[in-house]
Amino acid sequence: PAPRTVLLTGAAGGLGTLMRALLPAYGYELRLLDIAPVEGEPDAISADLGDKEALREAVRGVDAIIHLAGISLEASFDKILRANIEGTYNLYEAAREEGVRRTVFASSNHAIGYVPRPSPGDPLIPVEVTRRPDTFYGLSKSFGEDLAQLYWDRHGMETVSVRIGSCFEEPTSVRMLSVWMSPADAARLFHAALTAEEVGHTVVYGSSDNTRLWWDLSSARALGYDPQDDSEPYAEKLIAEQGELDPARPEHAHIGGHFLTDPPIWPH
Ligand code: NAI
Ligand code: 15L
Repeated sequence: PAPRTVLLTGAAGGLGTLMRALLPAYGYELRLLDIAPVEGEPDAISADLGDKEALREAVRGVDAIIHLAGISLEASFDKILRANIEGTYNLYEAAREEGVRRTVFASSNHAIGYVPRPSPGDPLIPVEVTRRPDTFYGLSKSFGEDLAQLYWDRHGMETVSVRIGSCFEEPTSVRMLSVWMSPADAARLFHAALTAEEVGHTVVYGSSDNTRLWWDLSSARALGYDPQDDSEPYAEKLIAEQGELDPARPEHAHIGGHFLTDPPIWPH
């Protein structure tokens, strides 16, 4: 049967807030969790991904999990380790103990951030590309994908790992013309990931059907995802303001964009 009750971790965040607004229309009953208060949601579970008992209680009785909680940008290795690596492990352990069979994991394009972006006419990047994280953050998403694979192989727990591009109301950079996922398409993709049959561990890219797409959406489409949006209407204005991407600049020449060149936060 299609999942109905879904635990949404990271419900207070940007994407969590968008999904709280859009997913109920698909018939889901959302149980919300975040370490931060979820505005207007007094019943949300306030818990840290480090709190194993709280996680066990939070996943009890849900049909599926959408796991968005964690640090969503580069941070020190210690912080990433606790929130994203141990936190995701803790959540999967809770799900295993409580028999939750399907998770949608918010991976990121930064798991493949050092992969060169294709030029127009080049083949699109397949999901099988060797991962090349651009940050400790990206490394934690690469870990999450491997963890998901392990829990499928060992325990038969299914995951769709979504390598999300940039999910915001509108694209705000020339790079985002290629990697943008509209909130409405994100809801479509999460719904497909929750309802597709026999996904095992499936990796998909998370974006709209952008004219300037860099990656191959076929594994997402195979789940039933049918994106309806394209960033192209924003192209003229953004390119006039910011110029075309310059392949001589590493942050323009690779998937991960400015994550490659932002001042590093080394593990001290
Ligand atoms: P966000 O930073 O706005 O939200 C993350 C939420 O997780 C926050 O509300 C935060 O309080 C919560 N959180 C952090 N540490 C926690 C912990 N230890 N225990 C419980 N909750 C904790 O990030 P956003 O943009 O909403 O992204 C959601 C997820 O999607 C993240 O995992 C991010 O890495 C991933 N993602 C998002 C993209 C985007 O375009 N928004 C792109 C690629 C990946
Ligand atoms: C991410 O993984 C971040 O969570 C999000 O805030 C954006 O920066 C996005 O990638 C991006 O690459 O634009």
